[in-house]
Amino acid sequence: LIIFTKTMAQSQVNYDESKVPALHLPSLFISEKGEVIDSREKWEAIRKPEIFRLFQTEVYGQIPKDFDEISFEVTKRSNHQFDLIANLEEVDIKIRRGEKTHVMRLNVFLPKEMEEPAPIILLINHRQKAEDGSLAEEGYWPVAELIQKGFATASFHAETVAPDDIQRFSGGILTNLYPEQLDKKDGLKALGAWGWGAMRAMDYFEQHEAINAKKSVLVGHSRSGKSALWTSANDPRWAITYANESGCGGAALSKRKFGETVEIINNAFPHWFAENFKKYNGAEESLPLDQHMLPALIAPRAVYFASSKDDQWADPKGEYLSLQIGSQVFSRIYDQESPFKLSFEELKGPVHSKTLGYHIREGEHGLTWGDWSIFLEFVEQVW
Ligand code: GTR
Repeated sequence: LIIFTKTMAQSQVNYDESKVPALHLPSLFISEKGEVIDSREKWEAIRKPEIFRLFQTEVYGQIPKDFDEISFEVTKRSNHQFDLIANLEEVDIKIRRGEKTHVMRLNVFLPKEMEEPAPIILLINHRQKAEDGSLAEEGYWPVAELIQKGFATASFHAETVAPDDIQRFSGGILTNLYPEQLDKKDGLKALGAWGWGAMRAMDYFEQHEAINAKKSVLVGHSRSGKSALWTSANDPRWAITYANESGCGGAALSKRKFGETVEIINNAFPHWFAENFKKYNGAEESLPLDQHMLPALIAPRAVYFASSKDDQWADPKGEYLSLQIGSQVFSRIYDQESPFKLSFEELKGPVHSKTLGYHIREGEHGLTWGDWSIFLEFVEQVW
């Protein structure tokens, strides 16, 4: 059955720019009642909450914020692969809500040598299992390089919050803490659950004396990049958000229907988005929002997108366009410079301003050391 669905879906994939529908994007600056949004006050009081509710109801579902107690059990480990330069903390974060509890595992590397609390980079990890330093796969999570540059860096595996599997995804925090979310059309799903996990990691960073949680970076690649963007729209504590090749339901504009579409993603991963999102299968034109509104919700905090040229499935042009258009909130509402003067076709290399950045590199889908090193140049000039 899965093979059948995938074959059907693949046959509908469009990679031809001339077949992309004319873009009619909902306005960032006109409220649902037709009011013109031309000031920070109106954006924050009217339009931003409207757009947030649309994403919550129609796309990702709620991220419940309530629980009764959180505690951290820390095991400090030596004899790990970065022992010479970093201390490893394996943290069991225990959350209680009423009678129910859930434990998630977070791995934190801290530089051995530091003069002041270190800035922190968190990677939402859906690839390597979170056991020890071995989840630091080449390139994908370059622990040694990050430590050498003076960052603390942490990661948790998606599985520790909500397994990335249609049969098992509710086995994490959904059943353990928030079972009432399971029946809602706008209830918590996997992308939101991973975001909840990132928030609990932030709770740990905030009380850690060796970490400067004000200098925080949230990173996600692909499905985790979708999750990172929704997380930062929910949680203003993240200073910088980096979505690498996050594609459909992440950085890319859905209404372009280029590469992966809403229908394809909902069929392949029915446990990622809210039930309501399925209404838009094959009907992207009726979406009351698009993904350019997601970086706009994160403004004025820094946002960075990256694409790769062979990853047409994720629609690199749609990723650039959404940031370019979303950056209007940074420039018009928050008076920040937008670095996106060039069209996608005119780009010659990475572009960034103090709070917005984008790069596209040669090669295939993946988070590589090349991506990190360009992104880190951006980070270093944000603060
Ligand atoms: C693909 C999916 C993409 C992206 C990717 C990944 O199969 O279609 O949306 O999330 O997985 O996470 O690597």
